[in-house]
Amino acid sequence: MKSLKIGIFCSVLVAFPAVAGGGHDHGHEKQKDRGQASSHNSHAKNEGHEHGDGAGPVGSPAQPSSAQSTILVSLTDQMKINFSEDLSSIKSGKVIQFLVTNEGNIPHEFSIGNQAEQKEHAKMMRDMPDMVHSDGNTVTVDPGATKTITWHFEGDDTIVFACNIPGHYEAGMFQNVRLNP
Ligand SMILES: [Cu+2]
Repeated sequence: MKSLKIGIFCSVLVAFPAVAGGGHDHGHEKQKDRGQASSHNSHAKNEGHEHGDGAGPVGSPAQPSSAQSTILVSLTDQMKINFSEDLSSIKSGKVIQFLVTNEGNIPHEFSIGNQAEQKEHAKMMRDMPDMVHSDGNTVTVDPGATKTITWHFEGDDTIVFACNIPGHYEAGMFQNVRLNP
């Protein structure tokens, strides 16, 4: 488990300089470039820590066997995330298994986080559109496929369920719900 996290962390670190080198906003002048590169690196470090193991302000990934209830989720090309249950049933301390089916014809993802995490995630997706998620708070689901994510909700932040395929969140592919004690 530990080495898995480090693996993800390293791949994030390795991916960043490549983006910085080839990126559009970078390389105009050396000084500026260096500043951006170092801020990217410290960013990547945070990412590896919070994002890599999936633990964050609204909880952490859990074993499927520890789930107390199951919610069916469908993702559609109309940029909707539909849930089989009323999301107000989500309380801090609950472990919920999400069975996520992509009912559309294009890939979608299902990601669990708070507002800040989803913003970061969306930015990374814009920088690295082909990034495939293996971290515990996001599943990328191919058309017709179903994937499972089990989450232990903790905290009192607002949960943001989102698809961060570029353009999808902006088109309304998210759902906010207050995490209640
Ligand atoms: Cu989507």
